[in-house]
Amino acid sequence: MNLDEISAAARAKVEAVKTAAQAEEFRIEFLGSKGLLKQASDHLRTLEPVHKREFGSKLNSLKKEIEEQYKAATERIKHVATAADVTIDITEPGKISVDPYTPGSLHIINQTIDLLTELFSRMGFSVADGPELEDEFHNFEALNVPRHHPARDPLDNFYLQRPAAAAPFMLRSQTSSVQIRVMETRRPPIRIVAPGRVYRPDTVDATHSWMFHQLEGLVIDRGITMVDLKTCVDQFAKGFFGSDVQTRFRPSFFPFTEPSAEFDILFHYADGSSRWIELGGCGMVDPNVLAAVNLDSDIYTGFAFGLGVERVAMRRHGIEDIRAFYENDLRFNAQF
Ligand code: FA5
Repeated sequence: MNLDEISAAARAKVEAVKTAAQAEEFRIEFLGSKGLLKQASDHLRTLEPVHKREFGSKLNSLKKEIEEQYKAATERIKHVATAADVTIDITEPGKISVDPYTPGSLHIINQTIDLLTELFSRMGFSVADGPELEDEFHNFEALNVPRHHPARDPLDNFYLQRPAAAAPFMLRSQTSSVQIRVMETRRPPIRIVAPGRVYRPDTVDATHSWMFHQLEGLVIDRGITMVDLKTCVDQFAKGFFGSDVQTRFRPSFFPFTEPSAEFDILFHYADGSSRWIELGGCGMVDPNVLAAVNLDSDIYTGFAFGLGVERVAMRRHGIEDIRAFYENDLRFNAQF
């Protein structure tokens, strides 16, 4: 067995080692349990004592030499791998259009709701809420919308599939249901706003969505009149859109208010034109509604209003299409 040949072979082969698999091959060939050095040490045992010493010491230094070559080769591979990694410059700015580490913010709908409730809380209102999954009593019956009223048409509402005998449930179509929930549990004076989601199978277009948000207002006390309603809506409009905004009331009809009105603001467009824009409905709470919650309409009167949160946000920020609120396009969301 020629140790010089083993040494020369190792030197030649270690140069060619470029990958971890090749390093392992090298280790097995020279240092493995059946490798060349093992065979050499088996050979050592068969030698005459006179040759043993010289062969043994040569074998020891060859073993050290090859172990060092192997160690150096594995180190070299490690460095090659690290060098490849370093081609990713971790200090370089990200390539996607919005920096993923920019802190998020509240959605513009939630920001608008916060602004509205803050404004109304300065006018003495507290915030109430109710379930989105409602029964017909709270969404219709107690609001003076009788059983065969067209507003209850299954085609105009999202009813849940229920067993035939079970009471119908629906996704609420208006936050007016919260009026009833509040009056059931509290006695006047009542002064609340209730923001929340509502659902209607309306055809989707630039100003209509099948899910949107309303903010309901309800005031019940002794001696509340239409003047209080008009003042309240006017103050809200000025607080939200600026003190020079013009408001107007138009007679309307809602089963749960009498008289009823819709309120508009005069909106000025960039091209100099202006147009009245409807913000919501309102009116004096109908005596039938007070009766449904056992309030004596000879003692108490009140007003209620409901406005579309998307619609007021669109007016305030010049958003032209309601669908932009729900598309979750960061280029839109990040503007607010
Ligand atoms: C109502 O929902 C009444 N509950 C409002 C009310 C409350 C009247 C209290 C009297 C007393 P209306 O269906 O008009 O009314 O809806 C109110 C507002 O919601 C509308 O003025 C509009 O701003 C918004 N809105 C209605 N439908 C949609 C829709 N599909 N998408 C987005 N906004 C809508």
